Amino acid sequence: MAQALSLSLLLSILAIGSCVAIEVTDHIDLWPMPTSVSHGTQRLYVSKGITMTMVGSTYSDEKEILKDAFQRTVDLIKLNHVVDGANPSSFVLTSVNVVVHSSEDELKFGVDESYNLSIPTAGNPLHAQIEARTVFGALHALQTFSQLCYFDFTSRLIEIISAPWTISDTPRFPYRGLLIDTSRHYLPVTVIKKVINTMTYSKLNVLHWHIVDAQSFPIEIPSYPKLWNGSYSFSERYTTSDAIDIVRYAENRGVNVMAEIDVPGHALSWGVGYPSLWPSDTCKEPLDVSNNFSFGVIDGILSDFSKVFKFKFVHLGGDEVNTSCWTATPHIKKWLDDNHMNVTDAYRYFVLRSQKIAISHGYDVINWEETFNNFGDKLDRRTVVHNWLDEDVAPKVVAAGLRCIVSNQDKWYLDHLDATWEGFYTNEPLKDIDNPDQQRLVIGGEVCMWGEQIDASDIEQTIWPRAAAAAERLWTPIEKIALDPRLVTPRLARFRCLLNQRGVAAAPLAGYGRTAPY
Ligand code: CP6
Repeated sequence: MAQALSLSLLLSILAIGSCVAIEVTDHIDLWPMPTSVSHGTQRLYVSKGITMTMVGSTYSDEKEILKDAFQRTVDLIKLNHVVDGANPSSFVLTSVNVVVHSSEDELKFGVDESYNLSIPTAGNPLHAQIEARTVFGALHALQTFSQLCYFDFTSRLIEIISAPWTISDTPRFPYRGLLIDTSRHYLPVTVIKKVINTMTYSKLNVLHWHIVDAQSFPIEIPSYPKLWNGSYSFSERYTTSDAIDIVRYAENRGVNVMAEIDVPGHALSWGVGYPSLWPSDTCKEPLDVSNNFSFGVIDGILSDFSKVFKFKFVHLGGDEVNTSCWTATPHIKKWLDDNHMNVTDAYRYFVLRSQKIAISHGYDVINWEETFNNFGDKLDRRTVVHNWLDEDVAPKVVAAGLRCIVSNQDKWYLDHLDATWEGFYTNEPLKDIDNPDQQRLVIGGEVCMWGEQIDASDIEQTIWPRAAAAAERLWTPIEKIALDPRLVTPRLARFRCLLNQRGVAAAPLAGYGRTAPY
């Protein structure tokens, strides 16, 4: 094993050094790498009329999650080629039987996402078998299956090489997120859906939707219908129906949507429709802590959200709060004095009162790490602390008994255009956390595509393939993660080619694979 590793490292280095696209392959062209894989050396063909069966399932697919996923899989493996070869008389895979052992079809946090996939070479015709505890594991199995299929230009058929395959797979972390920001630049619904669909190719499972910020308020809030007066324009808005549609689209693919309202900072756009949320007309952030109306609006938003965003968590922000408007505004200054609060007390009061509102609507709360750094001992014990500043905060959060999501900005911020895929790949969420009980409190990690510098025109190539590099870190067991990212360069380069073939504008890996081999 060690020898095989060092040999392939050597070959990868040679490939980069000479800028020749030498095929360095272990024949396991899967991204992210599954927990366990074994395979043989035979070639099979996928029948043009391949079908899905569900013999032995206790799951009935009433929402047609699996049926739709299978159709997408067939479309994906054909890649729009005209598959016009003649089926051979043997070695033809005619069906995939999916056995799902639970009738559960709600995408809950921590749902069992594991699966087994086997593609045999014995039998005529051949039948692949997928087994999973839940339909969401079966969806991952279909993604893995799709990556094993290639269009063969000689036979003009879809083929599977290196069969038989036996794969057993389960995620390392239950929370594998990607943040998008629709306040700095509006993203059309089609673009959001394409991001969600692409996430499933690398088994990411949470879309963190940073909907609203200082720059614009694009979403409809029926309880406070003037809030989206703060949108950029009439066309740059999401109706409640749009949000429901996005959530359903994501859930049917095994992706949860987590909504964020970032309070009390980053909320200037709220006051366009309701100016009394501003401390004053000349000092507009953070939201007025002295005014009960601020909390009434938060209550209305979270009440409306609870009908749309069914994920266990809602994100309440809490980062980068500059309190100077609070002390500079006479009526707020008086309120602080009357209540014997300094600005840090008032910041804490705002965050904790907002947490209680979210909890009253059935949510667990996620807050950015400044809330922990300032008053971690006062946070509701169910709070998940979202790291973004310092690498050393996650160990402190879990030592304090709270859950944590890792997104440290020097490694996992996609808006840092000079952050490399190698940095994304090597960022370890459990760094400096050795106690297994504390390790379990790190529920996962998230890469962040902040929207100041990007919009619909370039979001795809900015997210991909770097987000996929992080996706393997979050999915694959640590024992299988290469210490040296050069070991996985060829495999990631091929995955990003696959994204291109599937119509996703994933950028090249810098320095690799740009030179023609001839
Ligand atoms: N917006 C919000 C942002 C950022 C944060 N919150 C941010 C800060 C620094 C960098 C990138 C993004 N744009 N609401 C911090 C969590 Cl480098």
